[in-house]
Amino acid sequence: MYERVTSALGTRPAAINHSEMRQRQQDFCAEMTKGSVAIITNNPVGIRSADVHHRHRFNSYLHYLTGWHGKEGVAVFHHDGEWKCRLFVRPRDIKMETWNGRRPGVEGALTGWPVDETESRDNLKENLEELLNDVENVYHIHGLDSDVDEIVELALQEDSLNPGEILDDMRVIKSEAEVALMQYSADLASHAHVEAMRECVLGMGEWHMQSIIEGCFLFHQSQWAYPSIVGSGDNATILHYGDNNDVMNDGDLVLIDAGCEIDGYASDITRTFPVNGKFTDAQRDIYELVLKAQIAGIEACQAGSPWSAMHHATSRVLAAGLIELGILDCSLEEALGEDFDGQYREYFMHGTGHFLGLDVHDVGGGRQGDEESERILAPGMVITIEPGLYFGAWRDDVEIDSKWSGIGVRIEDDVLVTEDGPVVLTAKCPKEITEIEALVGSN
Ligand SMILES: [Mn+2]
Repeated sequence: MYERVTSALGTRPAAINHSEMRQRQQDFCAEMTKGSVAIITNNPVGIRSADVHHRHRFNSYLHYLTGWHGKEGVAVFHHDGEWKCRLFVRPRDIKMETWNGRRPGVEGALTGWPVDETESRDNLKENLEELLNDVENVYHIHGLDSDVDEIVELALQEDSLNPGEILDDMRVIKSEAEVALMQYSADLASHAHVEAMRECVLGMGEWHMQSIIEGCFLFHQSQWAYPSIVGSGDNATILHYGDNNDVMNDGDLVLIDAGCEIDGYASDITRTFPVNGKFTDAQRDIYELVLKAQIAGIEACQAGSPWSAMHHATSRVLAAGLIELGILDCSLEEALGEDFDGQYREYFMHGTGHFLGLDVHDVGGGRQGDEESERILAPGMVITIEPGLYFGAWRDDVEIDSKWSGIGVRIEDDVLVTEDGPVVLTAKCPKEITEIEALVGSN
């Protein structure tokens, strides 16, 4: 199976180059007053069990501005005649490196990363105290690095500002190089989903699907961007199911929501297919409706439209379809509700999508339907379109006809907004019923 993936993928694009990161730093600093200091911290290392840690994932803001991918690491932007980026890193330490891995150290960080100055993290406190003395504004995200939080709290009378106020507007528009990485991420995830469909046979466990998908990611030096969801039967109706420990049975649909990361850039795909390779009539009715809504949602991803346009588009199709199938017995107005909060929400209870980038639920969206904060779509933005319908047999809060009971369907693609309309980055992952029925179990 790995040969098939390898040949289909082509060359992996290069990581974002230093000149692009330098431009990001300049654009960021241009939005701050000269008396400001911005402290961009890394994500903490989480404990998994006793002295075993979770695999560390860099902070997206830090990676966006400096490309830093190691543990710890703090970038500080300060104005000293001109804007400077000072990166604090762990110093070389042969003993520690022998146990835990090599470090670039203070000198290695200066030559290897696009920063102006480097400094040992051991000197963080005195450096920051000096920089924060008589400062106008401090930009800092609280809660990631307790050492930095403590220093900032002691030095400041007022609350610090959120650097996301500047950086989110930048991150929401993807450059050509970022789109290339996201396209590769989408290609790899697409092929992982195709492999899972091909290998699927009755009696397999959800975890087998997970291992095929995540095996493809690992094989290509990637990893999941978020924990993979593989839910068969009623598990498909649980939005954030993640146990992945049931056997997949004849007559079940299986919903797989899985994506990977390339240089930090996420893909996010959901596909739903029958474990035995053939949709039942009821499954087909629901699947076709969700697919129709999803295509309408993608079509609504037009530059100049508010972000909520795609949610309204999918909602209208789903509400009308639920009435047509006899699942809702009311007018379209009632089904939709005044604020898209009507009866159809019993079966479609989540949003239609989210921005996608260095974070799977990426920054920059604002609140849908809120004129003040809502994002207007522009070329270079990447969003997911992922309507779904869920008829959990286990639910007792709503009446569900046995015909639909146990059906959960979500279809999710990643969409790039361009001047010429939406481009589906995950187009290599099949979603038409005929394509899926031909693929499932075909290996
Ligand atoms: Mn998603």
